[in-house]
Amino acid sequence: NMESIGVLMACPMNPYLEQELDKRFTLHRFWKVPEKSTFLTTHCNSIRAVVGNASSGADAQMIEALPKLEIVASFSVGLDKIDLAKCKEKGIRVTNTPDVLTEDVADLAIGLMLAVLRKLCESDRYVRSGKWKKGSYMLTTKCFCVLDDFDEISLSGLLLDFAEFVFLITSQVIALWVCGLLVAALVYLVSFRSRKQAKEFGTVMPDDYAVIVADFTSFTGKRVGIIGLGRIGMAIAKRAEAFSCPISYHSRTEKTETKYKYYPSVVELAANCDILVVACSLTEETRHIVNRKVIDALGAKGVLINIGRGPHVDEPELVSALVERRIGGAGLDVFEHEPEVPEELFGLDNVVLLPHVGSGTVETRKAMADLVLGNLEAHFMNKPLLTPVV
Ligand code: 8YV
Repeated sequence: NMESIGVLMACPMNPYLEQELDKRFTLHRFWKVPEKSTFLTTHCNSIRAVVGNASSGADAQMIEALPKLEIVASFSVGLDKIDLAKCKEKGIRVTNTPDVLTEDVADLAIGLMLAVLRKLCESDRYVRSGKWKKGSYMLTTKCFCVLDDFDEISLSGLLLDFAEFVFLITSQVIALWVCGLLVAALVYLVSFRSRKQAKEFGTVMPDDYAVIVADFTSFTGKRVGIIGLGRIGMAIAKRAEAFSCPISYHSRTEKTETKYKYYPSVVELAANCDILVVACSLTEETRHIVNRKVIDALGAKGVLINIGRGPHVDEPELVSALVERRIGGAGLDVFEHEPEVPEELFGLDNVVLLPHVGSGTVETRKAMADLVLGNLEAHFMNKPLLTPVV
């Protein structure tokens, strides 16, 4: 019977997990506690497990405050919010949720690449804004076909068109000569009006429409560079390969089991790819692994995708590079101080901003929750942990 075991949930993460923890243990919701330190002193002798995630885990202070803590089970694959050294030192077990989220996170990375290069979100905003309708598709396409030669339209050109039209009508139906003339005049009048209209729209529509379509870029065949060729990095590579993208990567050591090109330096990797993806774990070594030098190497046409952690990127440097168009674009699922997102990015059409949803599907979140529950139960039943880290 595990009902008396105190489990501290660091922050809200998943309703199903919360409900199941509540059923099996004595669950404490830390985010609902007004006086955190008083709470820890009161319950320090009953709390034997902490459940954390990507935004809140167990730091040294919390670990020190809980002398009966035996296990930290994270509802995430990333462990950067847990003081692993402290856990090791105190003999506290640590588990995470690898594998079950790999495919979803890799899918999202590809989604971000397509969204940035093909401007999916910008296009969606364009349709919702009503601008597309205002221009009407017919007129818009017409604008593009007609406008160029519209400038060259001369009176003689118009007369020539007219004569051609009249000749056609008269040669075929002489008996309807008068009628034909009338029809010709009418057709001409209407077409002239629509050309005039097209020109009027031309001053508004192509401006807008041009923003939307002018720099749509292909994804197929782009060179993809991946920082961190772990489970998620490999899953991204596999997907990008299906889009005929040449793959290269950077990691601490070269992986002999892959044929992908290895770069021992991130700057070199960035200089030799079109899309740079951050897919490594966050450690002291990888903090700000994407710095100004890397951004400059990626260049004005390069795109940065971050599905790792915000602090992997020097965010102020990225923001200024995007604003100054020294980098082509960015697809970001994570931010340095999330949920704070630099507002300078809000007005840019070359960025796609997501609220940390890489693993955020019904299926994966359920599987992650079941792993957390499975690890806790295994631990308290003295069975081997399902996904141990420490
Ligand atoms: C989650 C994550 O978004 O696994 C990770 O490292 O960042 C994510 O799966 C997060 O832990 C949800 O609470």
